[in-house]
Amino acid sequence: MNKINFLTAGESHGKALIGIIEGIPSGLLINEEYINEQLSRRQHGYGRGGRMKIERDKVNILSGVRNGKTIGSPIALMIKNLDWENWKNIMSVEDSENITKITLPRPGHADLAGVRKYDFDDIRNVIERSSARETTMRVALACICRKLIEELDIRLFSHVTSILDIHSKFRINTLSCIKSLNEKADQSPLRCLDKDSEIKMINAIDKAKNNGDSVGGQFEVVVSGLPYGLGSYTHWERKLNSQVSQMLMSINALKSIEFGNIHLIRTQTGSKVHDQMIDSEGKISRVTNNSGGIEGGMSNTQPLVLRMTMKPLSSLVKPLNSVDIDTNEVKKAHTERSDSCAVPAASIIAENTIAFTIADSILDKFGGDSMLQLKNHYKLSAKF
Ligand code: EPS
Repeated sequence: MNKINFLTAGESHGKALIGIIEGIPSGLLINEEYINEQLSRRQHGYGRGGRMKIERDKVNILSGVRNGKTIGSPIALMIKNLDWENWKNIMSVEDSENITKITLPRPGHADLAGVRKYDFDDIRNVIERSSARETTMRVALACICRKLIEELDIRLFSHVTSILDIHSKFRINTLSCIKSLNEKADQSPLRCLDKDSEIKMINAIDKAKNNGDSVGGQFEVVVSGLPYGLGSYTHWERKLNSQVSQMLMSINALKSIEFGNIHLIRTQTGSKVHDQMIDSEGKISRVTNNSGGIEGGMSNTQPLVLRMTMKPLSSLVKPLNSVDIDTNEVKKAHTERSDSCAVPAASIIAENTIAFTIADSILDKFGGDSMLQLKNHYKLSAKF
């Protein structure tokens, strides 16, 4: 059963994004600046389009926090869409006139299945909510969980590992300092830690953009400092990898998730894949981390390492063929302002969003209505 639940609401060009999260213990120190820092990271990255020049995402905490600390009640957040000013008529809550309907679905987007699902005659209704703008609020809510797990010394990191078929040569190892790697990645336009590959990636993005095209890629997320036994080996729905997958695969445009050193896992025999154990001063440790920190659906104290693939964005400046939902005429798909590459932003979104699952598993295993109780339980029974 989930301890933490959340809900987001809001259309991409509506007045604001709204989010509510419940299940956070009392006594967690949190403020708007902490959340705004992650919101700002999410807005950056090479390949972003015109929208990010308009938005300056800032959160407003509306409930559940008093004098800098959570009080155990649902926490409500709001982030204004600055672009709303330019969309007041199209996005008006009241009936409004002179609105041109969008009838040419974009291949790859939610447009066609969305209009069929809800009996719409205007694809705008689908575009607005299927937009990755929604991830702004998800990151804001996730930050509260991030703060919770940071208080238990659990750290999050992400970096971009490929764009198209250009791969970063950077490899994380068990001794890497997560905090300094994140700072380094944030200083790079693509959040890539291999400078030579990054230059090639940037050129590839420029080339696609100049052709009215888009690119996807892959990124890695790392969670360090986990204790033994988050998740389950006895219940399918509580396995840590299945919970993480459900949470992260809900992020827009993501097509795959893989745990650990997938190339090795796919191509080598068991004796070369599994992480051998050694005794290091009375503690069991591992020589490698090919499993990506999860064995039998549970955390095993090694860093949790996962990779995700993002598809090339489906709003294309040079559109593909489509069929008009009104007239059945074959025409070019609707064009909509968009980003040419959002892989760096997706890495930040996943890095934060995984905090929902980790915080939830921590509360499930250790419990507590207040941070004091949780920390006491953790100190007493977390095994490393
Ligand atoms: C998006 C399209 C673009 C992106 C947007 C996601 O927005 P617009 O249609 O206003 O140009 O910039 O991402 C965000 C607004 C954001 O905050 O990440 C889409 O269609 O998914």
